[in-house]
Amino acid sequence: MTDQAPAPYAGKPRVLSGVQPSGDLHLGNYLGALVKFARLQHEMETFIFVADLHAITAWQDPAKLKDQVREIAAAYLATGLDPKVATIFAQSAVPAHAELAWVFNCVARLGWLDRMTQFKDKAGKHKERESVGLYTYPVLQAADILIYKATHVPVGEDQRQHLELTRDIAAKFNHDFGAPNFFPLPDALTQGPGARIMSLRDGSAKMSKSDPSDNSRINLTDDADTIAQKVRKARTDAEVLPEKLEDLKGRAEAENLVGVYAALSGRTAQDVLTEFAGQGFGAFKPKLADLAVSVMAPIGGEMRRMLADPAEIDRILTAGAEHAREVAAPTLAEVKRIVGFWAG
Ligand code: AQP
Repeated sequence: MTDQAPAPYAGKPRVLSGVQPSGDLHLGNYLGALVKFARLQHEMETFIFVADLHAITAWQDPAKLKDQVREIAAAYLATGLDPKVATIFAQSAVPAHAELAWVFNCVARLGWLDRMTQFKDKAGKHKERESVGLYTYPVLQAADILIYKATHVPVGEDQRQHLELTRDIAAKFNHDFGAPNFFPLPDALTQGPGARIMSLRDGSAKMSKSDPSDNSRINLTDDADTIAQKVRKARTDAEVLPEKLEDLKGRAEAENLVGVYAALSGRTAQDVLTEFAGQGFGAFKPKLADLAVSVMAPIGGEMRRMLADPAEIDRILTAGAEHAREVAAPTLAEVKRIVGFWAG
């Protein structure tokens, strides 16, 4: 890491985030990320992209990738992002992300990337078989953020380490090239009860698109019956809910379901316990199922409605990319000048 103290940054606040089109979006993506996008768009200038460059770090069927991008865009719109307010686009439509990522590949240190736990989790025991792209994914993520000089990045807790890396890359670039304050050191916005939603089948594993068990997650496109059934089948224990939050410790599945209830209802987990203390899951699960259906089922319905007219989604993505390219261009030109490139 660098020895430079974070410099004050005078640029305007901006939000940037994205989701990979690598499978069905789920409750964790919704609560950890999407719900925050819709809220923040009214507080700061907001850029939300579909991370198709990131998605191909693992194999994606080329015949399906464009539709997967449209599905994520539909999810953004169905959860309240307004294309008149926020800039919504596909990452591959803005080449400046990849160009800046190359420069950052030369700024980031191998030792920094070696510490990234998400790569270790995703690669498992066979890291030599993974793509180089999966390894350098957090460097591209730094470029995604910094090409817009974004200051705020709403993400789930699992992305916190990548955001730390983004800050390290920004600080080292500013320091090494004698360009203090050029890039901001962005903040990860991970607060809130939905920051880490766990699998419905295993309270120790993150809810994830790539989990082979569909019952481990509630997908944004699940219908009401499927949502209710998944909640009913969620793994729990035989004890009743306690009065105090600290008494949930060691009961990962119970803690997760209480957290989901809290996040979906906009209440604190303690508040939920105060209401349900002394009740078992036989009573709690139907209430949670009703709540999950009331929040999630309309989103799935809206996504289906929008996907029936992909031309409108394409129009939004095309306009968004045009604006994103305009905003990214001066930063990239300045980076080229700072680095000393011929094209700068
Ligand atoms: N379980 C989760 N709880 C809270 N937030 C979550 N996020 C993901 N899982 C949870 C947040 O969703 C955003 C988009 O994630 P992504 O698609 O870019 O990548 P990911 O983190 O790799 O998501 P998945 O669903 O776990 O996909 P796979 O299985 O492909 O790895 C991010 O802000 C993330 O924090």
